[in-house]
Amino acid sequence: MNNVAEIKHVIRTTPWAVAEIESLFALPFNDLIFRAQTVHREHFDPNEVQVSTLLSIKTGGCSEDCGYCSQSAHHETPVEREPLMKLDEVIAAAAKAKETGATRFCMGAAWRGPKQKDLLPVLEMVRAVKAMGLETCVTLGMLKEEQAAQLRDAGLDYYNHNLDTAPEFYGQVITTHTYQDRLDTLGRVRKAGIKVCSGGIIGMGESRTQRAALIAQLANLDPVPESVPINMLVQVEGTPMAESSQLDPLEFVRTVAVARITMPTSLVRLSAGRGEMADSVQALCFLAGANSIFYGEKLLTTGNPDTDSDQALFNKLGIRAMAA
Ligand code: SAM
Ligand code: DTB
Ligand code: SF4
Repeated sequence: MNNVAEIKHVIRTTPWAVAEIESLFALPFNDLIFRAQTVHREHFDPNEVQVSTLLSIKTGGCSEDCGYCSQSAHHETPVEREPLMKLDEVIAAAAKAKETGATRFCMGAAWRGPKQKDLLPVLEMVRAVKAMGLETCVTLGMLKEEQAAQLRDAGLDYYNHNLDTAPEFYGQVITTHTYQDRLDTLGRVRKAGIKVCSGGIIGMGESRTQRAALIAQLANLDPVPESVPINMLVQVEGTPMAESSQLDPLEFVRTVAVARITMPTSLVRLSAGRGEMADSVQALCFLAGANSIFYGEKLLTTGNPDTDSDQALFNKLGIRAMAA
């Protein structure tokens, strides 16, 4: 008998094979969720969820052609371009995020990578947000080694840079930079001593094997990312991905479970797409080991559940916000 209750999970040192991850995906749903919840309880309080708030500090007009993105200059989307925000506006948004209960503040810019003249004001933002007692995260695109060191010196805790999808599917999503470019940036972030936040998007028309291949890439990073955002594609009008067929939400839950099993000590974030997700699906994601969310009415350019409904959901599920 396959007694899932007796499976002991040790932190493994051998790389994950894509086929092995596919076999996790193929487990009966109940067995998969049970395994994920078991791993989860070995490393985390199952009733705690980390709460991050996002702010788009520079919006739209991006040179890159990411097929899902509302901010790419290659697609005609409803997003209006906005220049880099002023420091006082960022501080005000961070103060509001802290007041409503976020412990991490993540600032995103629609850049291929920061130019030095743009990085300097961002360093100020990082210093100011850090001084408010919030964990800091930025996502600015590709980084040079020196820029990663500057961000570290400003007090940056996390750098978000997603692998987004499997190497085999990547060319159908993005052509203006490569998978290796993304891996190189993650390497520079790591080398600078900044914690890595890296995940991907599910529901872009990729196959299950490709979902498994994305998870393998993330889980085989050494060290593994501390934070792993799993985004459900938000279909934005005018983007090439807007026409993708809707993914079964249970397949998304399976992806979260597989991320939890393969990355037992990471925060797995139920990221974009919660606005379109029933409470029951979100509850299944928490059961599958998701233990972080984006909190606040907006992601970068698209909507997120309002804070009242998230508080109601936490109350309904008996979930508490994790301390920083
Ligand atoms: N320009 C930087 C970069 O690409 O790294 C930072 C901002 S970019 C918007 C951050 C991440 O948001 C992307 O890598 C992608 O995973 C996620 N994202 C963007 N648009 C999305 C969408 N429509 N649905 C789900 N996730 C999305
Ligand atoms: C991540 O993985 N998801 C966030 C954050 N990192 C920067 C972004 C989600 C963006 C969703 C689409 C939008 O609002 O533009
Ligand atoms: Fe630019 Fe980032 Fe959007 Fe790609 S995901 S188009 S790099 S903002």
